[in-house]
Amino acid sequence: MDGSPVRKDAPEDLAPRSSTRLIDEGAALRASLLQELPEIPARYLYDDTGSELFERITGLSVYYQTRTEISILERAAADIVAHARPRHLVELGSGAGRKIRILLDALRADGPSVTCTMLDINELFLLQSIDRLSADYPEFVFRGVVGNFMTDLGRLGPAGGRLVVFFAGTVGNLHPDERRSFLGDLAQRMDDADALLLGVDLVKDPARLEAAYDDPEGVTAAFNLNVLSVLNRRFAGNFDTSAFRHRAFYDRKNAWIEMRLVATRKNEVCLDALGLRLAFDKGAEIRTELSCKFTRASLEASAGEAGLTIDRWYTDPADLFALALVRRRRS
Ligand code: AVI
Repeated sequence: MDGSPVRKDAPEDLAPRSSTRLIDEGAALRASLLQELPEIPARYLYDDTGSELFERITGLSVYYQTRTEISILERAAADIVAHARPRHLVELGSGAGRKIRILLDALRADGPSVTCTMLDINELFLLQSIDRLSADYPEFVFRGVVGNFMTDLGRLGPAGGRLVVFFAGTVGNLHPDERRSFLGDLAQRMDDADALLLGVDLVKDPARLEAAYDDPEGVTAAFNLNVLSVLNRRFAGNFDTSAFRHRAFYDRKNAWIEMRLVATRKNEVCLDALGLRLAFDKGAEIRTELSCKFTRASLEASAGEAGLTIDRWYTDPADLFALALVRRRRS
């Protein structure tokens, strides 16, 4: 890639830390599986199969989030660019890179040249996305960082004139404690000339929310169950996926959707790499994902704890989804 405007931060950057990370990761997973309500951190949902299944989910008619966010962005992009005036665009969890194009089109129309850093955990997705973007937007410089938005915000270049975008409502997949630490970390790395564009799914009729996480085609069920195959492969396990079923429900008190896997019969599982043996009674559950839903007030409160504030709020006519332009609160 040398000589091209595309720069990929080599994943080898992380190599010296990788064996320690694996041990830490195994210990953390072991601890979450041994909780009273066993839990598999949601990031394990996204191996190549899980990422493809998630792409399919985004096209389902019950899953309104993606198309709604795109429609909001199409209407708001010029206003966002006019207010944020970014010189550097940073996308967290870039995935297929579709939404960033709407902002790049608005930036192109506005004139100034920007650099664009994309952070994603999936190197293959990232490289494909950057190759396509640099072919279609030759006037912009693209840089890819293989990493995790919880731990790698320090690798995204210096503050000042940055617009950090975090689409899809992924911030809602963080546990409230993790969200606090993520927003706090980000806020500390922002200055007054930086802005954050945050996509959030909004609180609404629970039946509509639950339908979005339990589609009739069974794609979300396959996405959820795939996490067991990921654990089998990565931690020498023997989960039998046919011994579990998908469940999704809305918890009104916490304003979040929970995805769980429910044992359909008594079964035992070994995860040899973790030295772990688990026994599930029929009906026992494993939590696999939280998806928090927001109101403008609840997001303002969450941002406020980190020293951030909502500057502009863009939503759709039915108030299904929102994009919040967030800045550091001036004291
Ligand atoms: C990626 N994230 C915003 C999705 C969501 O809606 O919470 C993940 C997902 N899980 C089930 N369907 C989609």
